[in-house]
Amino acid sequence: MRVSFLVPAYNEAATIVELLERVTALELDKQVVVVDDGSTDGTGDLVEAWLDGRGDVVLVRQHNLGKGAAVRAAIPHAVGEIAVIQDADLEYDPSDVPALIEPIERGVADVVYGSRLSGGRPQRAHLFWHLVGNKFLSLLTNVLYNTTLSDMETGYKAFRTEVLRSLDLRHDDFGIEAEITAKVCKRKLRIYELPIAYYGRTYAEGKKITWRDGFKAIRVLLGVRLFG
Ligand SMILES: Nc1nc2c(ncn2[C@@H]2O[C@H](COP(=O)(O)OP(=O)(O)OP(=O)(O)O)[C@@H](O)[C@H]2O)c(=O)[nH]1
Ligand SMILES: [Mg+2]
Repeated sequence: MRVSFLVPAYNEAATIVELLERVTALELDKQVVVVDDGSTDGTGDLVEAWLDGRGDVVLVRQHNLGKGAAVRAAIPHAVGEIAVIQDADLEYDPSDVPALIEPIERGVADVVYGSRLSGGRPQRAHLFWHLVGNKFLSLLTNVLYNTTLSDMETGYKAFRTEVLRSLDLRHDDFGIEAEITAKVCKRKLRIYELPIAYYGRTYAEGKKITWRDGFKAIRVLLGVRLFG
């Protein structure tokens, strides 16, 4: 099955080319869709120079709206039967993707989450309050939707592409993670998870998510559960 990598990128000049090299080196039938979300550090130009002549890479450029908007802008360009959201910052390792998509290829899953919190793969041991926040948001998801997810906020989410298209996503910012999780759970799609590595970065290294995004996620999880 063909895999479309959807790459939201905002000011990731330090990592974007290596990320693209690693993705294209994978022995998978694939397509890459990069959305440059209004970067001011030359990320879009680096991608444009790198993709020169490559037919299997699409670059979309838009003004800065947030990760959710970037993911949503990528979806119409996906031609693979499977779509994987791939952050541009090397926190998530593309070599985990063949395992991640296996339950979809096997025909048992509609959606697969790569979990940073189920153990067994390298994890940077830092940012305690992020860990607490992620565990709390996953617990809230499980209580609201009767699921057993360990990491609903993970950036590594793989989908049958038609399922991703049908979610009718609305959020522009990091609220997209909770929106995806809530809608997938509410529709009782077949969701699997498996461990992935996480090479976390610090704020000094470019991390951007904050506690405000955690509160937003709570509102989105509750909102979809109560009002659809
Ligand atoms: N922060 C941010 N990221 C964006 C935006 N648009 C696209 N992205 C991309 O979304 C992905 C996730 O953003 P990160 O800043 O890495 O988020 P993070 O703080 O590391 O959070 P996690 O990786 O989800 O733990 C990256 O590939 C970004 O380049 C935007 O407007 N803001
Ligand atoms: Mg990141």
